[in-house]
Amino acid sequence: MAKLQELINVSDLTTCEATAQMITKARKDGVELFFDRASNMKACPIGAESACCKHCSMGPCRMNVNSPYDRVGICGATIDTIVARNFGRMVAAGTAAHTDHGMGMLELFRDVINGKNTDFKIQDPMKLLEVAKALDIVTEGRELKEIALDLYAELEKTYTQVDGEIPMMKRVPPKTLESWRKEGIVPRGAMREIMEMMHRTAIGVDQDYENLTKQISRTALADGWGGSMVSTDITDILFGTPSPVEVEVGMGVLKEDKVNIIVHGHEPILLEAMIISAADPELKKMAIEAGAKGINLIGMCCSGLDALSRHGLPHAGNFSSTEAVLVTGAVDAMCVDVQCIKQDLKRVAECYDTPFITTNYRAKIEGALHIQLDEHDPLKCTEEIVIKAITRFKTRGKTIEIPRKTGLGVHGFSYEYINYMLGGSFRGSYKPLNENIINGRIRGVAGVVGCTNPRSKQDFSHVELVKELIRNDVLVLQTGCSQLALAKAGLTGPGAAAMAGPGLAEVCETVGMPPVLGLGSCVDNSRILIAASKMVRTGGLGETIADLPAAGCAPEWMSEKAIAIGQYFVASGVYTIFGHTFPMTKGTKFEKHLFEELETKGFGKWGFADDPLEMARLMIAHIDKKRQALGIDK
Ligand code: XCC
Repeated sequence: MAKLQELINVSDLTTCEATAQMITKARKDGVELFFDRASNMKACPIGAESACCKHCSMGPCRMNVNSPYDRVGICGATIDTIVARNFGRMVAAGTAAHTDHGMGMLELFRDVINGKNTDFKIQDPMKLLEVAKALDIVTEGRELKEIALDLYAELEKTYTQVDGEIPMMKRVPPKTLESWRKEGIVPRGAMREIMEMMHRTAIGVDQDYENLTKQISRTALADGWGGSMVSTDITDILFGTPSPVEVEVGMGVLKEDKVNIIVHGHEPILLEAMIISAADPELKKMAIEAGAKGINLIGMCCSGLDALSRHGLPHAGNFSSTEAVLVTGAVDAMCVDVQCIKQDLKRVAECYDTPFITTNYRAKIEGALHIQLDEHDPLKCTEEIVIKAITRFKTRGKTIEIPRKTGLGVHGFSYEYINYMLGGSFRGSYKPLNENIINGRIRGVAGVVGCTNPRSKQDFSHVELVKELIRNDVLVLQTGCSQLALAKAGLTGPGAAAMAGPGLAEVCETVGMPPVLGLGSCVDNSRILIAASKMVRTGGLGETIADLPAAGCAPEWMSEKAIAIGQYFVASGVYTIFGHTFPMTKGTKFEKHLFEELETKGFGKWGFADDPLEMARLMIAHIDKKRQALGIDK
């Protein structure tokens, strides 16, 4: 192990007590974690500002971040072209991840309605009808299967269509859609947009940063209003639309006397299949015969958030804790599918004799055990994993240390439920929320989302930012690893209303809801888009999403997916702040374009701040600016 880690105080790495305890244990055990590598490997200063072009072999060309216009690349590419290209490719990669995930869910939906997959069935036919109606599919007097087949055919266009507009454009507020049409950024189909984005960012193609920005927005919109939205809707249809459920979050959900199985990744099918296998009477019996009190299934990261929202499944924590949880020694198996799976999980798992299993052919890890999950027979894979976990339980070492702390909170707030809870109908207009915003009890709405990052003290900015927002009467909607940070900190329960400002507290106490509403995984950011769309369509808060007193933030982001999400919120009209770092050369025209000019064209804009209180200040100032423009400022 490197020496520097001895110098880094654990309290500088994380505010998650359980993770801190496990970092300390890992150091004693001589096991390196990604926190240690982040401390020992400084970020490349040129790469951090995105001032390096490596799209051809004439380079790589490095620009001068202190004087970005003093040179150009060998082909003549300016700093604006270079940074825009790099940014565009991040958006393409993030969009590809979400849309590939969404397409997988859509294929599962097709197999379920065609009877090719009999392990799952449609759990929410009402949602199926709602989505079908929103897309102008005739529902009256027709069999559910017929409607479902039409819905499949329509939604497939989200990915494969080469011309026209993706189906979900029908759910965008008309004025917002009009502005996209004017700008030429309505997505045709995700595959086409990603392909064109990659083409236009190759050597010698699009060398106009403003023109590139249009394709960047079109690609990102194919994610938020396309791949991600289809994924959320289909997952709700197949596995149920979430409604509030009390859940424990934190490493304390591991049980010393049970077979602990962790599922980590993003696509719901692995965890849904695992839920069936963990409840299998034969396997439960096998676990008890092995001396365990039962099988304890636990989620992590986004697939965990999906199951937490729908089934109240316990959750062990966010991205920065996935290695640390293995250090407990109490994990009897960790199985993973796609996205945010650190390659080093395999080595850390080996250090604690935990079986580590990849299950998706798209995401193997060199040397790791792979048990392919066949979506036509998913239980074959998950049963094998349960058996491996039971076997490991029998031979567990004695050095188990499980941090006690968990946060008990309420999660599972779909956009349908938020409206219902505030006094509206389950699938109707957003009148009650709008009224509370207009009368000033709720000052505005903030989305606080995204990853954790070992270069940023884990959970700190998420928690401090949200505390400041609710203190100022801003209702907070959450997804992803951010939601887990707040859950661990105990801010997702109704008791958190005591920390809210008087107006928001009054609404929360009347309704019995927390001021921090967890909407689920990162693809579920599409729920925030639909909520925003419904607020606009309900009336009283302007005609476009850009008119709403709302703002977004990803304070500790790390993934390209986060950049794609940020860009689709900006293109949809939301002021979106990222923290910690931003892939941008300062003082460039492209920076001005993203951070200032887009707003003047009726979109949202990007913002950056490193300090959570500064993030909150910027978001609240923006919310107040929008309130003033709407004439509802009191
Ligand atoms: Fe990954 Fe989705 Fe980021 Fe968390 S928030 S680190 S992308 S798990 Ni999605």
